[in-house]
Amino acid sequence: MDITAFYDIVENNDSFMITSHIAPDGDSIGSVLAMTLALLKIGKKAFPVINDVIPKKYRFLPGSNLIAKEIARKYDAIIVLDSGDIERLGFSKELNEYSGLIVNIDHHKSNVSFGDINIVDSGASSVGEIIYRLLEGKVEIDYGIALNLYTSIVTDTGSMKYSNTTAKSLKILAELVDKGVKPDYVSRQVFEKRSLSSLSLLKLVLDTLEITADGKLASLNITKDMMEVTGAMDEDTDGIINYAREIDGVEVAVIFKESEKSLIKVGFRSNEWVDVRKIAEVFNGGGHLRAAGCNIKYPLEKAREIVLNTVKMHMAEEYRERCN
Ligand SMILES: [Mn+2]
Repeated sequence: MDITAFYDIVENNDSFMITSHIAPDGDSIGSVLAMTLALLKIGKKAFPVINDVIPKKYRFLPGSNLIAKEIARKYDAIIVLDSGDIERLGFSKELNEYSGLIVNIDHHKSNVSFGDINIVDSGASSVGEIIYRLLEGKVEIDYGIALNLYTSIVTDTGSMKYSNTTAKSLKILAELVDKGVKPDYVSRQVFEKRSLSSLSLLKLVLDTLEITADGKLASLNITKDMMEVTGAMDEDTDGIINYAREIDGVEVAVIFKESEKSLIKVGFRSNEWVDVRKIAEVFNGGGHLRAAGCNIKYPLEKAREIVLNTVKMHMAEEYRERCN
């Protein structure tokens, strides 16, 4: 990994754009802001840019008011976080038009190493964890940086519940709590503030639950109609897939969400033995062993049929391998 090269780039350059994927989550926003605040702290010019709406629940994060939607100028370097490829950033122009130097920092196994330097660690719970390690001993991690890093790690590990929760990530969280982060405060901001419309949406989505493959595969639908009727926001769909994943006996949960361009967004989660990243990759998606996603250009029913059949095939294959 190009860690020394990263420090050299920071030292020898002045202006940085820090960016991450569309449909931003706690890890992408938290890591973008932690990197931004750290660069500002050492006297650099740092510009966070995310080409999407920042969910309300993340606006408590220090620095979130600095995030711009569009690229406005040229930069000495562009730091891309938590994104397996450049397309995930959702910009219409090539990044090379804005900077000759792209830094790629990520923890997705499917990362295609698109950067001029690449720091990719699929063993890290989150990009927040990687950034903590990069900053440690180099920049004083103040409360603002700590709060962003803590939020990155705690969201990507599902409150330290997912299989990517390691001793390392827990130790870093403890360090961040030492810097003043209050776990109950973050938990309330991020996980425990539900709007009435999001609850109405949940009600409709749970009604679509289908369980197949001898109780091992559970699926849910979110249609455009449901979003309209309830007035729910995109961010209100976060985490709904876990209701399917948590059913006793279920190994794989799949959620199908109708999006604008007659395109279905598919989310996958697994519990113990199915590698859902492999399934997502069949449809040009990506992600992690236990959490992945893809987009599929079919109407909902057709998309369900194709995807669920593929999931069943993978489950049967992995089940056979497991028994051997
Ligand atoms: Mn992440």
